[in-house]
Amino acid sequence: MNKATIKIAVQKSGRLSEASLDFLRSQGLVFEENGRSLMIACENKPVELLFVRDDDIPEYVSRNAADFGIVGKNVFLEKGAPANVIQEFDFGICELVIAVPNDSNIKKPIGLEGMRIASSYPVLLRRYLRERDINAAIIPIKGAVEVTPKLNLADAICDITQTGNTLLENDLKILDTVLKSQAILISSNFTAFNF
Ligand code: PRT
Ligand code: ZN
Repeated sequence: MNKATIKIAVQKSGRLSEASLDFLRSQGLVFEENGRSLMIACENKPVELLFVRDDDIPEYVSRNAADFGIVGKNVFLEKGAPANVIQEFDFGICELVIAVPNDSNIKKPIGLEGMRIASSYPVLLRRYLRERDINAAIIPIKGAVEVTPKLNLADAICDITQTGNTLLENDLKILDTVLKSQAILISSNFTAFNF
């Protein structure tokens, strides 16, 4: 593989995929994405696009397997992989929030003391709790976190919301915001040495 080729990791299939590719095209890159290939070469520049899971993008970039990546700030901060944030985009906008059932006795963040909180973001949640001196059990759940209070698996959740419809549908209301997030462009710490 040509050493001078720049590799950019984007989400293969998900909420960030289309806008990420639109951004790269707006920067003059010409490529034909087919939805299958894990790697494609741009037609007009020495650039290769890697199509991967969003969760893996910080790892690819921090380990220099990709020079750049487009990923949610939420995922980047949760993974904690070392990389540089170059740009914040106006897509992928969402919030990581703590939510409780509408009829919950938990009225303020301090009310989370001793409670169980289900989340796919244990690192960010742990930091939030530590900063507020709150002791709570974190229940790690990968998906459909919003359903856990109904199943009595958790007293609260910490999850991403955008429109708020999923919270509404599951009789949940926001207690606090942990992080405001959007898609970001990250670069490898090694990138500067490559060119
Ligand atoms: O397959 P892969 O691992 O790559 O994708 P994924 O399923 O893990 O991620 P994906 O495509 O769902 O989201 C990618 C990124 O988009 C996230 O990491 C966020 O940065 C951003 N994003 C923006 C969102 C949302 N909006 C969002 N609404 N990520 C998830 N959601 C979920 C939310 O958790 C809720 O369950 O969508 C559901 C609906 O949200 P409401 O509030 O609009 O009802
Ligand atoms: Zn993912």
